[in-house]
Amino acid sequence: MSDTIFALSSGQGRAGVAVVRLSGPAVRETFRSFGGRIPPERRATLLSLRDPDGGDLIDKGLCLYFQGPRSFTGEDMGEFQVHGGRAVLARLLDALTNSKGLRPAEAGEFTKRAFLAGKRDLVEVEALADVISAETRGQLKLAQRLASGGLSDRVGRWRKELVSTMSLVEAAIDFSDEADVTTDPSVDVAPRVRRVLGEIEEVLDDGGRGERLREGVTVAIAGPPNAGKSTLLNLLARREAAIVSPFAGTTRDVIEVHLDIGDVPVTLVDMAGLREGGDVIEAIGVTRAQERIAKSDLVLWLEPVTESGKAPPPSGANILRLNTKADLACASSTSDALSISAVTGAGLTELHDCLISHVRELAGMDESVLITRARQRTALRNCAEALEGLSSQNGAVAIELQAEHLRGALRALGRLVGSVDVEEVLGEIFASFCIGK
Ligand SMILES: Nc1nc2c(ncn2[C@@H]2O[C@H](COP(=O)(O)OP(=O)(O)O)[C@@H](O)[C@H]2O)c(=O)[nH]1
Ligand SMILES: [Mg+2]
Repeated sequence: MSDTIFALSSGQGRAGVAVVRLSGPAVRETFRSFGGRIPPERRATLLSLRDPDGGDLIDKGLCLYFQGPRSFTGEDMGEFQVHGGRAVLARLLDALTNSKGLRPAEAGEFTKRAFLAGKRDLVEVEALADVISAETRGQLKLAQRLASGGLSDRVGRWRKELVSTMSLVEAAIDFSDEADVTTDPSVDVAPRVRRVLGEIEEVLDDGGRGERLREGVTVAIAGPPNAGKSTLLNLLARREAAIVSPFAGTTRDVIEVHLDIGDVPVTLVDMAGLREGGDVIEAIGVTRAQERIAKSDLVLWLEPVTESGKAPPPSGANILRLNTKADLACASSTSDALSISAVTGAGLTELHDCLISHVRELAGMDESVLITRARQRTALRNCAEALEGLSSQNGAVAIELQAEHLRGALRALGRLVGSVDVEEVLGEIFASFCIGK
């Protein structure tokens, strides 16, 4: 029988109300010893909570009881909603610690129990962690979609289809022992496998957008010295994050600002202007700048309008060209770069709109994106590879080999949702949760 765990599930620090959650076999007994009775299931009940050791009043608060298996963890669960003061909480948590059969929960332990009870699969558990850590609306939407089974439902359908295909193949293997049977199962197997493979490839073919939305999009502000890079960073950040000066070579370190642009988390990176010469320190700055450009999802390439086209942007990068200091140009520029001026404000609204559409595109804000982690991508790719081995060799594959490929594909899907050999990933995933979840 498992231990009964408890934790402060609401945030640390003074608050109007704090929530202490419990899960495990001793929940009913804890209600009895602290509150004198067990609240009716799923009905908020006001109880006076007393320290079982001595009977002192700890606090009066709303209590909730969820009887297993109809609870988040699948076990009996309880909630004490008490006043969120330091003394109240210290008193309550102390009394719980001193109660027989109770112990403080480890990080993510409630969710781990939910997973082990089959209430949530691994993808949903990961998404739940993302719901809690989401900082922008876009991240939240994606996390919620996955937490409520966006990917799991698909995987469930694929598994069902592959399991039934597997049974066809296995039946054929059994029959083939009875020498006179000549049925070729590949006739039925190939189109089924191709259909599943097609759907998996569609999900995989998302350009890594889900990972980008979860982790954030990096946008580099680059160009020659004095192009107005730091000025633009400050404008977008709405604060003086970087030093602006008329002297070329002012910015040497890489400066990062985190912003929410169009519901996508964006890291905006200002850096040294790219040029040769300059002192040793500036040269280090230039090397760092080049490294950051290479790692960025989008590069804003800035050049003063008066020198437009003189400095070629780095090749290979995803570039958005900007002509800065538009106020200095006599006539409007003929290049296809967007013209902006920090002095008159010209072009800034267009730039902002343009940035929103670029980062939203990069982060895949549409409904089709379903993968948010490398772990998920690897598992799906393994599944696709196993299926490719099966469908590419058309009827020629021996049925024993077909069965082997199908087993490989099913194992990969099992790993994705956590139904097979997951021990090694479990620790990592649950440790990233807060205590109390
Ligand atoms: N006229 C004009 N000057 C600008 C504009 N943007 C920046 N500057 C000036 O250009 C110089 C270099 O700007 P800074 O942002 O430090 O450029 P960086 O070296 O690319 O970071 C400073 O003197 C800024 O005041 C602009 O839109 N118009
Ligand atoms: Mg600068």
